[in-house]
Amino acid sequence: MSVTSDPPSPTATKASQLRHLLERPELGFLMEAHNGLSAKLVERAGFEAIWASGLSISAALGVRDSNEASWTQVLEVAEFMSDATGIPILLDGDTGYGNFNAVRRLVRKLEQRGVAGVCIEDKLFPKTNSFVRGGAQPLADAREFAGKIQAAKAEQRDADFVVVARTEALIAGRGLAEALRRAELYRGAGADAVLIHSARADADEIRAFKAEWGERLPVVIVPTTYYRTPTEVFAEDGFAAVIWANHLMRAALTAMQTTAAEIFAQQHLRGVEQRIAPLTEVFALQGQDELAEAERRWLPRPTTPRCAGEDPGR
Ligand code: SPV
Ligand code: MG
Repeated sequence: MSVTSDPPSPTATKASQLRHLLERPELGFLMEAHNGLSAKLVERAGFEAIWASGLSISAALGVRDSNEASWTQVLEVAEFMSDATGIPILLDGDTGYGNFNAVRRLVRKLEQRGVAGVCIEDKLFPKTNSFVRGGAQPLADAREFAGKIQAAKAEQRDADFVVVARTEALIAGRGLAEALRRAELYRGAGADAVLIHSARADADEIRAFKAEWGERLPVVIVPTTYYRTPTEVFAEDGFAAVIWANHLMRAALTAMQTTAAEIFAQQHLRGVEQRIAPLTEVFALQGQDELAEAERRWLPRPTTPRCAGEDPGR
């Protein structure tokens, strides 16, 4: 692993920025987004990178996190997010939506759309969210999954494009030894980082994994259920990055529920108007000023008014 603390140059590609975040010694943070608007808010909050969460994207589309949205529908969302922002996106690529061949095509399309990296997990297609049915989650054959990692790495055109191998061994109740065995296999296949997932309320098993794993590859974690663990612990243990995986989607859900219920009950907007974003903020986020400026430059200026009675067709 190449370690550098130098910040990436301002002109660095999104892929090289994501690679730097994972490989530098300091802990990095990826914040979930699920559409263009939330991606912009992640960037404006100051985050260096975006987690394009499969759970949040599918929830926002009104479907389950079970590959009910097709991979091209997810790709389209990722493209809106990428176009809307200047920071790198790590796409939650689930199981890769098929075999090694599907993964190759996914990598090709993600690079074309400016997505900086993909994370794929060693479960079976169609996947189930890791917090649903926990221990009953079937795992992919580890060698077959390693082949997907190899195929992804062989396919990428940009050497900085990041492939994160996620093992669900702990989620599936297969224990630390199996998690380490799988991670090592995926490292051998060329993964740039390992994501070790856990559904426990404490960080013991992911910390035990990191202690055994050492510095072989950067390790990414998702502290959704062990949110009580202080972040300094993850930094001291030498984890590479933390993913806050679904919190904007959940925050939006609560805000929308409350607002919808209040407007429904009151049949009036007085109660909510003062506490929701003004339209001026929406227009600012959409870059309305830029369009007005472009119109001044590119649209023909209105000519002097024609004389009354003149035939407008002539
Ligand atoms: C996601 O955000 O979709 C993830 C993380 O994959 S988790 O929901 O914890 O599986
Ligand atoms: Mg997911």
